[in-house]
Amino acid sequence: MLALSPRQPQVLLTGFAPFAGASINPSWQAVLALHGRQVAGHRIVAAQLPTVFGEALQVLEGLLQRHQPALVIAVGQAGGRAALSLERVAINVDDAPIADNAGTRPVDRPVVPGAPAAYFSGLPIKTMLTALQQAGLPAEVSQTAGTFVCNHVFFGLMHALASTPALRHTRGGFIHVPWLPEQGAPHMALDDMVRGLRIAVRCALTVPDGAPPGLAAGATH
Ligand code: PCA
Repeated sequence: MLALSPRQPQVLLTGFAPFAGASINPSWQAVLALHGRQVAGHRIVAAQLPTVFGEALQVLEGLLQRHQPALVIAVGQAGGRAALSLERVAINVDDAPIADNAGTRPVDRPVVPGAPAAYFSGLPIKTMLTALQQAGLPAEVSQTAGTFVCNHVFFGLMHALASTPALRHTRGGFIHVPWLPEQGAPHMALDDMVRGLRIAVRCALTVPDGAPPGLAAGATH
């Protein structure tokens, strides 16, 4: 049997801990199902982030340093949405509608003081959209990841990729998933989420340019 090369390029998929009193978070279940899988010569590593401002980014930064992944897709739950939401833009705002899992509720605070107002996703979201729809999965481009912990992690991820020389070739972005059937409606089956994320990973590893025509991936001012 061939041993896995420690230098095999990695894909980091993160999901979140349950929050707001829930006992499950489909984002974590979906990425966990892909842990250890191989896609386009890369090995997927799944990790859970705490649904806590600040702490989530500390955990993410440790994961980035440890794995030096070629691709990072952070995944979160968006109750009320019916489709896989390919997030277009991360904004430099924490403005929590509810308390996080540590009881903190920042209002109108920057994620990173002095950083740009926003970053575009580094993922090829339009190509992903087409691929997901062709696979029969509900998918959409979303223009906002909100201002809670998901946007916080999306912004922190894009800022880390933009400002860390060792990660300058790492591609990153964010996808929201709907509720699972047991959480209410609208919902999506776990198998469909997992299938969709796998398609998204393959697209991001094989499509060269993440920016839609006319938009450069990276900071906006
Ligand atoms: N969804 C929340 C935070 C954690 C999660 O899964 C959000 O959309 O911000």
